[in-house]
Amino acid sequence: MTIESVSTRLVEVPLSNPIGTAIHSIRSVGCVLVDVRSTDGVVGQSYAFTINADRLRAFDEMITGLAEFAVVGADEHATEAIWHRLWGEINPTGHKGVTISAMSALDVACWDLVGRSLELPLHKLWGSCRESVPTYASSGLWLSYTLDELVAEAAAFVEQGFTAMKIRLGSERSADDVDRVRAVRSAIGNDVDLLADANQKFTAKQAIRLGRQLEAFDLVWFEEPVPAYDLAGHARVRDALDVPIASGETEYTRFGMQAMLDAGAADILMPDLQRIGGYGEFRKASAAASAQNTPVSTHIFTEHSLCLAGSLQNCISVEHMDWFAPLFTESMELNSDGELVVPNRPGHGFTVDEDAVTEFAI
Ligand code: SMN
Ligand code: MG
Repeated sequence: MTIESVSTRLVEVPLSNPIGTAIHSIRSVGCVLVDVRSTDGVVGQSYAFTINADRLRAFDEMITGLAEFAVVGADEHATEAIWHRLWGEINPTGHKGVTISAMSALDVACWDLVGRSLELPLHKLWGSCRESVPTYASSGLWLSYTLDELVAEAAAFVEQGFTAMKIRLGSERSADDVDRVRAVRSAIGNDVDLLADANQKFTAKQAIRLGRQLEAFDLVWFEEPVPAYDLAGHARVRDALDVPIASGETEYTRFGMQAMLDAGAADILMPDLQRIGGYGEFRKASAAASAQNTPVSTHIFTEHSLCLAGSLQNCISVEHMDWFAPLFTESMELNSDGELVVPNRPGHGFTVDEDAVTEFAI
């Protein structure tokens, strides 16, 4: 069978409340929904997203253009050949950014098509290693919240069954960051895991000083303490602190992850499915990390990352982000241990809800 067509639709899903991090101001998520259809009528799905739907059409244009170049007409199982044909084509638009996000969306949809055509969940196709995966609540504890809002949401996450959650750092006064972490830690007690994400806000010295002040609160990790491109700064922070450093969401492809590994930039790599280049690249980056005994954790894209977590031995967790849930017919399932169930449905296991497409259409 061959791939007959690739089509896209644009949607914008509002968030219930506007939120802020050290570098983002978010009201909605815009998505290019991608359908890859084979000649026998099977459809693989994916999406690329932008915050507030900013410049979403640039992503659509890149996806459509690359699809015409290497996806339409290809063998429906030829994910590796398609990826490398595209990789050989993209020199003019570069090996990072929109180009790679478009390749990611195409790769994920093509792999979903493979799983659906073989009627197998992708984690089984790749070789499964777990039925559920640790997760942490991440659609919250934003930097834009008041202390009271932080504490109320932390308690609500525990109530919902989460055993871990992530707070955002980057207050203008570092004493405020310490107060915020202290308030959440005392709200959730010592049996719930707490992670912290600085969204690249600090210099290495600032991050080290704050990291030392946060030592008393037993953080699972300190994420993106310095700008993503400052690998030497990451390594300095990592050397100076005992808390593990997590990073990688802003980096592209296995080559970017290898550069982070070579620089000793992080204890945990967290590839982002849209920036890494798709499932194939994610798996290669994880293999490179495993060769240095480095765990990986998936960044957002929760639904579509579960099949990776179900088949990568060194994947320690997935980030639970509920932003995209309204787009899918199936729901993510949190089990009684606070872990997310890896779905046993063909492909990645999530189907776009056509009513949602109508509701959120741009
Ligand atoms: C994040 C992800 C996506 C948008 C804003 C912030 C954050 C995270 O870095 O890791 O959740
Ligand atoms: Mg982050």
